[in-house]
Amino acid sequence: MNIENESEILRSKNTNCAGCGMSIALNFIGDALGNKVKMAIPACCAIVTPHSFPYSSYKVPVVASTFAASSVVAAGMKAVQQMNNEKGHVIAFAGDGGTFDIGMATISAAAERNEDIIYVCYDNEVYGNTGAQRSSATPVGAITSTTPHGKKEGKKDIMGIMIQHNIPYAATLSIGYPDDFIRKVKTAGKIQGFRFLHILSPCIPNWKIEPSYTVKIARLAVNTGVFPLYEVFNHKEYHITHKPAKIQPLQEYLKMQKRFSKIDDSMAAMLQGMIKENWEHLLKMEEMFPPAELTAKYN
Ligand SMILES: Cc1ncc(C[n+]2csc(CCOP(=O)(O)OP(=O)(O)O)c2C)c(N)n1
Repeated sequence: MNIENESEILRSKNTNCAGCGMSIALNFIGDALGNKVKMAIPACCAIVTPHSFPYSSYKVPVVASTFAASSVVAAGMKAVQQMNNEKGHVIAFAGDGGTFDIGMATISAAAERNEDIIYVCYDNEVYGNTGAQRSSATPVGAITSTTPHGKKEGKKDIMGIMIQHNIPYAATLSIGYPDDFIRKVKTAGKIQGFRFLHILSPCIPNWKIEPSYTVKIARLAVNTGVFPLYEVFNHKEYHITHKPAKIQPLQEYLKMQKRFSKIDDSMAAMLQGMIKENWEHLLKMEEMFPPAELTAKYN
């Protein structure tokens, strides 16, 4: 019996945590693009944890980059590919620390040059592999090893920052909505230039959740407005791809994750306020810059 999945990027029997959101994301990216891709991965769980088959579980060529440099390493790989007349996508695949914080200068530079790469940020909202320090993607109220009483500041608006670079495509993706996820990766694959994909990636040890909760929590994040699903073409067409009939209250989302066990009323109110503001902003942007030709072309 052939148990190999032809399109997989990450082999089974790898040593990632059970229920890891990042592993699911890699599987869906393989489903969308196949495994004729090359990847640049900086210091993060994605380069540290997937051992086995001997010593790495990746089925595709991977260059391990320094923490800050995956986007420019990917751009270099793409340049070599073009010189050699080779085809295939080059993906920079980085955590939130490598994206929101330390990689920001190189990502901004690569986006401004419109480098022909797909940049994927799997956002587990913490510096996962080094012991759960806070990042600027950590939401208000979350306990990390450097915010033992809950983080006081809100999450950085990475999508807003990337959209302002006028890149051809930016989208948010949820492992709880596979069809939407795979369609967006396919869309990214059809576009040239710098494409930015932001994935919320539940993290078992650091969100302090059960492995079986990953997908449920990812779906709840969408339906509570914590992580709205949308895509933006060329800074001028906003398309919300999943509109919950009613935004659900946050309580269940918070209760399922022990990282929020110390959230107090004022932090919870701050979080709820940010979610509301963000959602209303998004609705307004879609109204002002509605889906048009580009959205129709790729949907
Ligand atoms: C310049 C530099 N500073 C610090 C480190 C140590 N370091 C390696 S990975 C990492 C955290 C990565 O966090 P993130 O990008 O969110 O990915 P995750 O581990 O959560 O997957 C840190 C601090 C490093 N490798 N290089």
